[in-house]
Amino acid sequence: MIENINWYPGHMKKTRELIQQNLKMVDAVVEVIDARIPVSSRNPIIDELVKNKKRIVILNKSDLSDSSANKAWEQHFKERGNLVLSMNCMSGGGANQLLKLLGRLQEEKNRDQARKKPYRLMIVGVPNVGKSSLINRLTGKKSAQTGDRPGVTKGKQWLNLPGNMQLLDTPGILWPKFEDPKAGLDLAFCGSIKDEVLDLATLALELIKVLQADYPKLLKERYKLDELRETPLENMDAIAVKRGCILPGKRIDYERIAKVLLDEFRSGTIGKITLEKVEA
Ligand SMILES: Nc1nc2c(ncn2[C@@H]2O[C@H](COP(=O)(O)OP(=O)(O)O)[C@@H](O)[C@H]2O)c(=O)[nH]1
Ligand SMILES: [Mg+2]
Repeated sequence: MIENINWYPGHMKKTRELIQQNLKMVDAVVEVIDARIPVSSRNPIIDELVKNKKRIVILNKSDLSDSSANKAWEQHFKERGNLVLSMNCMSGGGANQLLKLLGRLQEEKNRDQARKKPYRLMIVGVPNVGKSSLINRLTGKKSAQTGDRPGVTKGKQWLNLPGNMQLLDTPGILWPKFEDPKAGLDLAFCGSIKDEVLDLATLALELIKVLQADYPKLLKERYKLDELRETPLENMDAIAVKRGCILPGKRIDYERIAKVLLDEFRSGTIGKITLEKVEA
């Protein structure tokens, strides 16, 4: 599911240079982030990289996140001078709105021009936020690989979008905020960094800790718990019992219940959850 990139300083420097070269060719940048973790799924130096280019922030996977939090994040990014849109690039929700918005920018650019130039865009974002899915949604074809197979780069190509717009076919893949432990956890919950970073049982226990604090009702309802217990471990045990994740000798099968919890969080089965809220 994830592009397993090992970021090291040389690679980051190269990425930065490549993005800066590509920026010279485009009118606007589409920055894709994960609506469940709008802080951690942004590249730490994105503002410095993109500088004054027009920017459209896409809160993607908004089908999995809390809709009131989506609204607050939309407001947050608008206040900082970006255009912003919540999307679901899996189903295509928001794609027409985005094309409409881009169409307006294209018309603005060409308002007084005799020869209408195409409006050019590039997509940027950290791994797993849905860049390839967005390209496919906008072009209406399977032009970009989604999932775990790294795309084959054939040199730069412009993909034509409706309404005299062109999209750079290879998105800029940026490094995430991995140096901050809270960001590392949130990225891991969402499946955006390798699971081996923590063992699954520890990761799931951390997830329960967050959910029992911020979404107790969803946790209780999903796992049919009468009451939440005090500690994450007690809750994990109770959930494991409900789900029959028990080993011989009546020991809890932590490995198995951890996988259930993480899978059900990632697929939105526990509910629509945003892990990072706009700070008041
Ligand atoms: N639920 C949901 N899943 C999505 C959405 N967009 C992408 N995905 C999934 O997220 C994973 C990563 O998407 P991909 O486009 O490969 O991300 P990339 O690494 O940024 O190119 C894939 O399994 C997609 O199917 C979305 O809006 N909602
Ligand atoms: Mg991709």
